Amino acid sequence: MSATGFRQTALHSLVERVVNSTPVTDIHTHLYDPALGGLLLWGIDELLVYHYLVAEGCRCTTLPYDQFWALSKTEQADLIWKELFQERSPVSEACRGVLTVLHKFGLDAKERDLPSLRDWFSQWTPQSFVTQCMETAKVQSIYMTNSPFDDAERPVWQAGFEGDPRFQAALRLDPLLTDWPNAALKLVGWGYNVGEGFSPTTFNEVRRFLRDWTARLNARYLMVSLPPDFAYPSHSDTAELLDGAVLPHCHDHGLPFALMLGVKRAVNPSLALAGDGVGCSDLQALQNLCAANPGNKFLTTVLSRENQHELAVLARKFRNLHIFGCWWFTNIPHLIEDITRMRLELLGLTFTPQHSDARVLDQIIYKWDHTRRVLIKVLSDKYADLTLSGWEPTAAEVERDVKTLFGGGFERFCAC
Ligand code: FIX
Ligand code: ZN
Repeated sequence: MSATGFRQTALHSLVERVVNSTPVTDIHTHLYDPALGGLLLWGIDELLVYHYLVAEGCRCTTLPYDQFWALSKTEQADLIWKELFQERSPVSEACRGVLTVLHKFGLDAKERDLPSLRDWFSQWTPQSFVTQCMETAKVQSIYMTNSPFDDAERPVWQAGFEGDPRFQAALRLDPLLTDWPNAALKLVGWGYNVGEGFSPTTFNEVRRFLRDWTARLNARYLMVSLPPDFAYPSHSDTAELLDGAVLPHCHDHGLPFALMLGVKRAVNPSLALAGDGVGCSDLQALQNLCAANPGNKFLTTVLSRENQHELAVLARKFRNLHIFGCWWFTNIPHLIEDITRMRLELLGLTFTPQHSDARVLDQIIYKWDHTRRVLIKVLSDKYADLTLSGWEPTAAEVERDVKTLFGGGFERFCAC
């Protein structure tokens, strides 16, 4: 082997070791502290009825949607298992994810024996399973998505509980920012003196609501997902509430505001959570937000593949913008590789390549395993390019860089 070839193989092994062993901070999930009880989903049936698989499974059957939803969870899981794992090979990313989880637990899915898989999962308690999954996935910290508008979640926070320090809260504001008339009614019911029209009193009361919930959750950031037609500035309720309440609140508390852009909700309502789609966003809105609010910090991910390049260029222009993750339909190896290469080449290490978006605890295992595999490839290539330019990273430098990508950069952005 030539000296260059030898150096590059050694570099690849170094990157592989570091990427596989560095713990990750998972900055956006739909997982919950086990203290929130049944909200934390886990186990084989939850894995199989994940909405990514529901969408794929429903393509393979003629069963009417309402009859699918009338089935019990076990029956839905049976149907998805039959359609996606037994009657055809499970090549999609979401199917492969289930197999990676089983494989990492040492379970043999080759037997195609769903009842025995169920038996294995039934031995766990949620608390011990959290530790098992976090250790297997090498995830050190999990950011939740917490909504005061969720009737199951709100009372638990109001009653108070001792939280698991591995879980951090993020305050989700979709109902407030995308459905103001209904949110206003709820706020009135909870004792906030808001009117449907915007006035200084209404904005002050919304800010009081945000203060109360930021404190109650100890929220690390606030967040919203928005449709492709989000515009800013504008006279929409969303833009008015951002200017009148959300951005001043984030500014005063030094908290980032996370925007997840480009989701078209309920493209097919019969599919429930599986029925959301994607559209290309006008990122002029994000440019305007970053420019008009230099004292605010924005975390952003975009759902549309077509928006990825523009987003990365925008992040070069605004240091109050930190981009993160390959969200949902972009969380497939082919796009993770493409998007991560582009971000590294345009932004260096000043972004957070991935979040899991896990809804079922076990999924952190596959989402991070699959991402780590892609990162090893992409980072090895980037360091190899540097060696050809006469620069050789030390092991300590590679470790530093990977820590930055796996949550260190995000934490610095939040703290600054
Ligand atoms: O808005 C979001 O946070 C999305 O991630 C979810 O709504 C979506 O259902 C999801 O699970 C994507 O991965
Ligand atoms: Zn999400």
